[in-house]
Amino acid sequence: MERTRARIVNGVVGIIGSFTVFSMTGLIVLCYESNQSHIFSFNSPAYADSSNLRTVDREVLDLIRRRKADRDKVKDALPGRTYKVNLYRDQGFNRWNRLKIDLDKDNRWDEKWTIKDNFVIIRQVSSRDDEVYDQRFTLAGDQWQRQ
Ligand SMILES: [Ca+2]
Repeated sequence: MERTRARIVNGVVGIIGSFTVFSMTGLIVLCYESNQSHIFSFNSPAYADSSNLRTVDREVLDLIRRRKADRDKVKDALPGRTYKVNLYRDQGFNRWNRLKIDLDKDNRWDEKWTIKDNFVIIRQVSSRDDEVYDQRFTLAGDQWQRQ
């Protein structure tokens, strides 16, 4: 009788244990879907595999379309965000021609974008947040295409 009870208790603990793991997995997946920059702090290379536009992408794209390039550099061009964006207008350009994004504000750039003519955008990603840009994408419609 005691042995049976112990087995049942162990079984229940096992089920609860499994459920917790499952819930935690769900939570991570939920984080991934709702706030992709959050998962990036785990240095997940999978993050950079995402081809869909993130909130940060949409905000940055809107920014560079909307904001007039009236100076050579704008630091923290989208203040109050969880990420930091610097815009650059290099010599010979009358528009923003590149930008950098620090997704987790740890003072290491996670991404650098080059904005070419006709709004062709090349996005280079440091998947380990070490400023080594090991991944490269171009914008095609509202998707990032890996190069
Ligand atoms: Ca960073």
